[in-house]
Amino acid sequence: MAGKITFTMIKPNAVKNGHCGSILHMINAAGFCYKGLKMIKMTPGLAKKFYAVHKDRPFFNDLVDYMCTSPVVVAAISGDNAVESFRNLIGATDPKTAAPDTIRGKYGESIQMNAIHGSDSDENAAKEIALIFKDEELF
Ligand code: IDP
Ligand code: MG
Repeated sequence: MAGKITFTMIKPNAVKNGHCGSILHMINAAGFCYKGLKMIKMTPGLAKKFYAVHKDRPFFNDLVDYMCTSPVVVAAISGDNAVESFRNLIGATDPKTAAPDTIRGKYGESIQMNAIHGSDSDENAAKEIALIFKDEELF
């Protein structure tokens, strides 16, 4: 059965450009609830752990550098069929191909600066939440 929890991160450019409120609103309007929410600045160590599956990809080092340029907003969110329905809300990885009414379609600037992260499986959602949140930060 599909799980009810996923993890998201509003990426540096979207935070810096003032899109947090609009993005958090889109997430709520789509029916998700916040279980944990905070602003953090990623360190290279944390970003490398977070994106470890991509460590051999040509874009890895650039992505790690980018994720540490300025703060991100991270959230654990709940909703029915959370992982898949949230991936539908954020849209395709490349904002150029993301549907215009998705978060990446609206706020993504490039394939790297694509506004937002969404976990790709229940297992990874649980891992990402455990990496970023302490138990007492989840409600
Ligand atoms: P996803 O975020 O849609 O799951 P992944 O393939 O898991 O996409 O890639 C993780 C992140 O790495 C993307 O969100 C994007 O920021 C970055 N990325 C993916 N492909 C490229 C690329 O070809 N060039 C630069 N950055 C990329
Ligand atoms: Mg991914």
